Amino acid sequence: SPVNDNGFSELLKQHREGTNILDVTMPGITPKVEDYYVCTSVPVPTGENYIVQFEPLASGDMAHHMLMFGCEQPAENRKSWECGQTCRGKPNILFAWAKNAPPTNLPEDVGFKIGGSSNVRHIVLQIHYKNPTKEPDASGVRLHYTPERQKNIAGIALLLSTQISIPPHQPETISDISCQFKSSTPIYPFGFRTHAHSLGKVITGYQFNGTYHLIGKGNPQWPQAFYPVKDKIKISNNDILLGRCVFDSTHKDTYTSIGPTHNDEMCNFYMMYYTDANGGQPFYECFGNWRPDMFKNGGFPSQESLTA
Ligand code: IYT
Ligand code: CU
Ligand code: CU
Repeated sequence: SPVNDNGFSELLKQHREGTNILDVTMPGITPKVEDYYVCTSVPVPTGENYIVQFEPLASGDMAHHMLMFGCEQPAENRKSWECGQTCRGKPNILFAWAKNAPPTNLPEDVGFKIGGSSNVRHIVLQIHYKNPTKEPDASGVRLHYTPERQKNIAGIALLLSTQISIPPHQPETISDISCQFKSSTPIYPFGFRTHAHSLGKVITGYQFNGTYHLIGKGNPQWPQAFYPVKDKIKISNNDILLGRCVFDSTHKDTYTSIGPTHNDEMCNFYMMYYTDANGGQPFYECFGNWRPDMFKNGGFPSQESLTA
């Protein structure tokens, strides 16, 4: 790696001045089967803190992908458990890492609030191991945090389809998501993540504020990390948020609907955003298609939304 004037590598330089470190890593996991999902959890540090950087600590190429959640309570109290369920109650996704995808860094003056007045009391890390391994694995994520109040808090907006029915042998089935954004405090998306299962072909997210603006477009078969939002986008009260998933069921003989398994599908578009720490909210949910008209009447860039 490149070396600067002080002889330190660029990697070391990335550590932000005056921050603390919390490593959330697996306690030595040896997956014995294919597609093994494991969770581990740690309580958050005392008081109110802000995560200002996530640093993946993936040893070798054992971990296929990692997701980190903020929870009030973990699903289980053991050090690690085989997990479908990550949190007891509602999980809040904080970070996603996937092999071969560059991690998205939080912008300056932005932090995820944990502890204190937030409802995050535990951090849960979920790792997907695709293959069995011989050596125990200790992959995880290093959190850089500070008690210093940040100007902006980070948050996650989740757009998801509540109903999907994909007929067999169709090259193109569309599922749309839309909501009117209601908040006096605007949000500024800087990262996006798409999620579908094996039939997902393209997922797009848009803002409408008089005209349509692409927030992100991805192929859910690519590593499902957070990718940077290219344009500067501000989402204000009454703007419309839109998501579209395109599925290819050419090689499937049965109908497909929403569910957790490989034979089911999902349609998710996540935005990681920042918003003013005074008045801004750390979550925004858009579940369902409340403004189907926004996809129909001219204007909507339908061609753009069909190819990755
Ligand atoms: C039914 C569905 O779309 N489930 C998604 C999104 C989802 C995530 C969370 C729904 C709810 C949540 O609280 I967090 I309600 C889903 O399960 N996505 C997976 C992970 O669970 C996060 C993914 O990889 O995006
Ligand atoms: Cu994976
Ligand atoms: Cu899923």
